[in-house]
Amino acid sequence: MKYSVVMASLVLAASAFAADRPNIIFIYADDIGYGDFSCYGGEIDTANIDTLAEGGVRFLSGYCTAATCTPSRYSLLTGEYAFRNKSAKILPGNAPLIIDPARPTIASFLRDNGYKTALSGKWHLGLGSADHPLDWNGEIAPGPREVGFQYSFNMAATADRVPSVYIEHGRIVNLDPADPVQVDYQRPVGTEPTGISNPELLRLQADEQHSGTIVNGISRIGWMTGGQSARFRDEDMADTYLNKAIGFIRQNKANPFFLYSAPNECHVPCVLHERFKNATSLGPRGNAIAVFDWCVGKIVSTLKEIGQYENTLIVITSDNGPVLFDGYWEGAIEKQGTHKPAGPWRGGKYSRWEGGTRVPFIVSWPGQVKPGISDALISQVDLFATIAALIGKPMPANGGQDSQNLLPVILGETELGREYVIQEALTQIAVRKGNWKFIPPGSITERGGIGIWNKTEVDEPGLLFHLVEDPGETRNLAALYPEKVAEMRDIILQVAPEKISGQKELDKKQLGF
Ligand code: NG6
Ligand code: CA
Repeated sequence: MKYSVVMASLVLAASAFAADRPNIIFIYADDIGYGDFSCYGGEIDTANIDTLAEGGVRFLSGYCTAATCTPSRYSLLTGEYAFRNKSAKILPGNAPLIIDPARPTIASFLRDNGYKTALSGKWHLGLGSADHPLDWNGEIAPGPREVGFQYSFNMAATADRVPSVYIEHGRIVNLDPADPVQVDYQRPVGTEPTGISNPELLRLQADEQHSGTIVNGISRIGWMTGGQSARFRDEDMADTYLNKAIGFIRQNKANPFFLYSAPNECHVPCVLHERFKNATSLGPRGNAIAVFDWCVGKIVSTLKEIGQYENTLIVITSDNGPVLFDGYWEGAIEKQGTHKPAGPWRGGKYSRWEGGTRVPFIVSWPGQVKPGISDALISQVDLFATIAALIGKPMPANGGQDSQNLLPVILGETELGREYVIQEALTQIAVRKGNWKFIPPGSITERGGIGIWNKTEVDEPGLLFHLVEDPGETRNLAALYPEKVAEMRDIILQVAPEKISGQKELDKKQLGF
């Protein structure tokens, strides 16, 4: 074979390889709602995200699986509906790992198929196990590494929960062995000030639930003592996670990688770096969304710099809908103005209304996806099977059973997405099929104003809405369309029969009370 032919086939092989095995980055927002990015009509300038959306596919019917973090993250990583796992509810910071390490995740699957894998950011899926109880001062395992992340830099749960430290490769970062960390969610540990004992030390007023140990002038859920040298400064969190993510990207420019970037923004407390103090007019929550966009921009510019932008599939989405008061007096309600965090949808975080689970969902892969806006139904639970199809590998037999391959959908080739999508909130579920939405009996809980929880009781036969005619879910058509109700009930009976009667009372434990 002539040299030029050999070269040409090598070049072809290389490009085919790249198209088959692009780098994959999930940038998973926390509590950012459907209407928060400017490309979804929001009043916060998210130019970096908008640019990706313009060159990619922007979904109008993209869903997380649940209206709170832990179950959504569980489904994203495992391809399994979270209500199948009884432990998949909002976890305290010292909860055991809820993903069985024997269960494949998108991370272990990609690792086993030659990808380098990393997590940088929020975890909130538990650490330790019955066999290997959590040891904050030793090796923290099992955790992200045991379910597929070769590199991990994360907090245990949320920024509003102790321990307020970073964990890298299963060890607390900057921990002084002479000052061991202790964590408790039942009772105070140590003698440090709490939000209750020393409110004068607080930079942010907090509700009772968030009045545990004070770290960095902010009282948290739960109590901790020790680990002074390891404690994070909230203001540096976005930069810290971003730098770890960028470091990982740079290290892996020569091989395919999977990065699960899980920033804190815009979960409470929205205590951001001083340089973002006046980023928006919407106060700390708006500024946090600006920070999130800035981080997206940095990831993109890094990819461009190392020549990997075209070879990287990026998914930007969020773990649940928005909330304007979640324990700290941050001014989000007062400063909201005309901005609509959930866009046209009703409700938000915690709720079965659309705003709880319909979230921004953007896929970018320059030159590979057909740019456009898609109304295909897609759920984050589908990313596992979709990515398996993308890299041309079969799904593992022992996992991801709720995940559907929607590769042509994320490539913008078709709007034929899922037939229906299941929406979970606080262990209850709803279903959307076509333009119809059905909420079976039970209750719908959502955060109202400061200190207010709105609760709507749903009686037989449930609530039926037409989302095009009535995006605000205000006109219950169940009595008018009994056949539609029966069809939607049947879906629930097939997927989760125990959910058809709902739960009359909200399980307060779900909210950490
Ligand atoms: C709730 C907390 C809330 C937030 C949430 C988890 C109370 C009253 N509320 O229990 O502040 O931390 O848990 O958010 O404690 S999530 O995005 O990680 O699901
Ligand atoms: Ca969340």
